[in-house]
Amino acid sequence: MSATCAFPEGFIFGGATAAYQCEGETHGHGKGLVSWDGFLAERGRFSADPASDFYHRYEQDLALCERFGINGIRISIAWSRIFPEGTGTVNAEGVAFYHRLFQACHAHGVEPYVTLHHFDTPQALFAQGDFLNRATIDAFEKYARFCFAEYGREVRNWFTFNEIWAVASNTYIEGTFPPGGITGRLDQALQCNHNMMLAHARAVLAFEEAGHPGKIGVVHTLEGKYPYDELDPADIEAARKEDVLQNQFLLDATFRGDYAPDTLACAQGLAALCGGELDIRDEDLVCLRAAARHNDYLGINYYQSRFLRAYDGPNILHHNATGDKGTERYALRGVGERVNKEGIPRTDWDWLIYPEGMYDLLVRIRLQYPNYREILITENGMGAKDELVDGVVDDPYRIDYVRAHLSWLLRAREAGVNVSGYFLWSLMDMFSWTNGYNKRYGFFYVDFATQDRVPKASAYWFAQVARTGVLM
Ligand code: BGP
Repeated sequence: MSATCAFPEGFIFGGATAAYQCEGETHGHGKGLVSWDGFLAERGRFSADPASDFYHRYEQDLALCERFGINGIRISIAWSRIFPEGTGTVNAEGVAFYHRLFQACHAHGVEPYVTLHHFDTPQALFAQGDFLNRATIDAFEKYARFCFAEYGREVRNWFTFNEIWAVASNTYIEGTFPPGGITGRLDQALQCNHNMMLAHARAVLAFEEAGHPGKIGVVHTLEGKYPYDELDPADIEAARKEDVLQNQFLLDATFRGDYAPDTLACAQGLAALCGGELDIRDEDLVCLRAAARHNDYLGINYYQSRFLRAYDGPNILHHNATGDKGTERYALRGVGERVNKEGIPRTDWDWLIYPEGMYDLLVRIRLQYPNYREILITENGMGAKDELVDGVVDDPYRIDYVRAHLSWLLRAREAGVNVSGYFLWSLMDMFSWTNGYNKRYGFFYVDFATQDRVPKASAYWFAQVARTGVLM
């Protein structure tokens, strides 16, 4: 058997979740409001209640993990279950809930990987400017300290943030995240990147100073950015700008602890397109540099890559939030236009399926940031309109998707990249931020009317891989 098919001993075969997308009980048990509650209610298209009702059904989901060989779960703590106002008074019921949940994980032999913030800033802080307001950084550090101390015995694997770039771009460039409707503000997106990285650094330093056992890191959503015409200098420049915006700015902050001169020049140039200037202070860099030495993990959420063409027309942003293939448009003046590439398949939501892009990113990180320690693919998966027919969900397209990505993951290991785990997004079907419930990702189908779980064909396939440690 070729070495490329085998996973190492101890590899994590995981499933990912996020509090707001699966728990339900968004207003129950003392939980405070978050930015999404009013935003979704106002739009009236769908709500996150009861989602997958994980708040009441986690035992069942963990039992399924155990049965299907899933030995790791990504869970996020809902900040506003702990501090309903973001800071100040603690909600004892929320604190107790996560103790029960983490204990149940261990009882089922499923290792929890816990994220402190997965898109759900408490409303009280969001209303004051979210992470563009530096007071939110202070509040986040306090919340992080509280969680490390409270859950340190049950949790050994920590992530500060999920997808800083998604927060920045969906809020300030595409306008699809609360408050909705802000578009094209590259300056605010980059400032948000920086401020959230600062909050990450503050939490990492707090974790180290207190001598907590375990490992800590951050989850970035990374995409390969390729010029559509690899010989066209304008396309090459478009790809570089998108790369700085989404990848390089955040990776520099994470692993260098500052911004390389070319990264910074490009970022300032992009901010200037909106008449803005980035506020990056000397004391911020002191903090980022200190934390850069302590990142144990880099979590990578990888779904797709992009092919870019130069673009100087007006911004055209249409987000495909329905699964009507071919409706997505993304063209940013002075940055570039995302285009399809012949021969590269797309999902119904126009996400390009390009597993080689994940390999390229993994190798790049090993070469560009040799001080990285350990990488986990913290999300990867395929959103689809899965159907339950005669009690069965057959999803061969998902098996193909996951197999291809795992195969490139193993190749990256052969190329010397330390990747130690893979989490499917998502463990079970759940709420999708801008799509609601017709976009399904899970190993376990959820009938949202009855909350019944039905393992999909992909779950049976994955269980074989997890049990044998061999990619089939
Ligand atoms: C990531 C998020 C997840 C999840 C996933 C799928 O960006 O971390 O929370 O939502 O994407 O995205 P979507 O639901 O928009 O298809």
